[in-house]
Amino acid sequence: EGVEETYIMIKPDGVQRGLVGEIISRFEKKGFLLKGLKLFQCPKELAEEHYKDLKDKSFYPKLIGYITSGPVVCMAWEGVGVVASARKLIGATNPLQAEPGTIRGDLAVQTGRNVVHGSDSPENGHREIALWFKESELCQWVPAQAPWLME
Ligand code: DAT
Ligand code: MG
Repeated sequence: EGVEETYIMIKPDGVQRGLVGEIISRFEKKGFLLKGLKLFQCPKELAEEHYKDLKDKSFYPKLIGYITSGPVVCMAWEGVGVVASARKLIGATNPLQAEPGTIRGDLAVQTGRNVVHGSDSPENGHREIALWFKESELCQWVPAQAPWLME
């Protein structure tokens, strides 16, 4: 398996509910590498570009309203197999179907308030990180724990 990158975003409900530390902590403790992190008020145009594949869905206008309703926390994470692994840590789209132990399974009850986003493929990981971050906002670094995380 190769090194991938994924775009993780704490949605406005996660920020308003004081879950920022809790959610970041799950990815941090797992052992992925944080490359970018910011609190950000998303403009409507960016939300529309991010969710462009869903533009024909009935819930799309509400989704755009929700994502732009307050600050989000944008994150870029790197690691071997990080895209699928992060999706597992996040859990099913509908929090009532998400397994206990997952972020949505533990912290949310409704699809329209599911607290976190994660890219669904390595290609979308690249696309979304490029969409939400400037190159200068991303750090290339080696954490002190690196040799204790992978042999
Ligand atoms: P995911 O966020 O698990 O990748 P998705 O990409 O299919 O799910 O949808 C993006 C977001 O759109 C999802 O997190 C919440 C919202 N959404 C999806 N399906 C929905 C539905 N049936 N009703 C309301 N909102 C929905
Ligand atoms: Mg998705």
